[in-house]
Amino acid sequence: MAKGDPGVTARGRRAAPRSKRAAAGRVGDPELVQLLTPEGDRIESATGPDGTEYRVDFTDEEYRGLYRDLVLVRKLDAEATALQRQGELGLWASLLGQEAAQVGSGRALRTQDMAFPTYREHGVLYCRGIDPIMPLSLFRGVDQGGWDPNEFKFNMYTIVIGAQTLHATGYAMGVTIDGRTGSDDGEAVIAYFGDGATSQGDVNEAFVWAGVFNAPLVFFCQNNQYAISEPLEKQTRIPLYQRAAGFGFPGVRVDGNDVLATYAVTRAALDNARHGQGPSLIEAYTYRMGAHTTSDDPTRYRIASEVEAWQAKDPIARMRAFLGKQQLADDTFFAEVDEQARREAVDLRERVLAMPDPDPVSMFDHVYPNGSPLLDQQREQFSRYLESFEGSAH
Ligand SMILES: Cc1ncc(C[n+]2csc(CCOP(=O)(O)OP(=O)(O)O)c2C)c(N)n1
Ligand SMILES: [Mg+2]
Repeated sequence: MAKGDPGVTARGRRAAPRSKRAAAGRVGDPELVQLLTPEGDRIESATGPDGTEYRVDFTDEEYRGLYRDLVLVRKLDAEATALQRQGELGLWASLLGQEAAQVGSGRALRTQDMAFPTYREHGVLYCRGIDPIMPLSLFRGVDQGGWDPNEFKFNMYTIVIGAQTLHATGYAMGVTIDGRTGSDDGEAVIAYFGDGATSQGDVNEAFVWAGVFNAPLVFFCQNNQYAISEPLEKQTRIPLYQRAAGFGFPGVRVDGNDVLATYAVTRAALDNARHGQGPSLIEAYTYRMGAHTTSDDPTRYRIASEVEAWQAKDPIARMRAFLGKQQLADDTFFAEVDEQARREAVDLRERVLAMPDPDPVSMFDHVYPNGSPLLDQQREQFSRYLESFEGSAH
């Protein structure tokens, strides 16, 4: 650009001012809120597209706590992937690379807030205080997801892409109707979904309803750049967070590999929602470093150099670099966290292997809250069928 005229490019054509370019931004433009650089340097505050200023004010202990969460969540996830590889789970959807997006948003939730996950939110589940064994029993096929959504304020995993955004919208509208918004103690709702899900009708309908009814809902999109093998470019021509404008609520893109910025942005959006200021969309810009699930082979559709470029932005490495540079943690601390993660992973493995096989008839138990005559008939039929194997080698 010509000196003294920042609006003129080297080719002499007038470029749009930076803010305009951001508004028209390309799909991959990293116009994001960031408080911690990939090198582990702190940025004091960052401004969102609507002028909101984001900052965090953690104690040293809290910074270390976030690091511990990130490491534990990654280790447990790796253990689950290994268990699937050894035939102990039917399937696993790894969160590798998305730890900061999940821990940052998960820790931003207040106790009374309700979360609606996809099938990949193991890090949020961990932050909600749910035993990490829970999703493993689901993917081992011994139960249908055994936690109580009301006890932990964390709904069931949802495989149907985008469906949970409608459930979350209905729930959030109910929160308003029940008069549970409008104060610091108000309840906010968060709906998780992926970049691919933004192409679903369900998600767009949820945007419409949440917007029109001013629902206390944060739409939290983890843009991990792929919907299985489909890259982001196949889903949208504009950055996803800008979609919010068309539905009449704010949108912001945050560095999803930055646990501090993700926390700050999510906490602000949740607090706005609980105070009755309606929905918003957060696009957590991140990367799925592993396969879509254990049934997927990402080398078929993406190149190694892309993965390497994102490894340089690793969410855990930058937090570790920050703690080291600020002298908030030393080698003893890092070793202790690694050791805790190792122990928890061993414990998880042992408990998975010890899970009893369910009584086959129990699959009829939770179909309806009060049963049904047809179901009773089917249960009886199935029991007789099972009894026919009695004494056989089956
Ligand atoms: C309604 C529906 N259509 C298709 C599928 C198959 N499917 C499973 S995961 C997935 C991709 C989802 O991508 P994205 O929303 O980006 O989430 P990510 O898996 O990357 O976290 C698809 C198409 C499904 N589960 N549900
Ligand atoms: Mg995706």
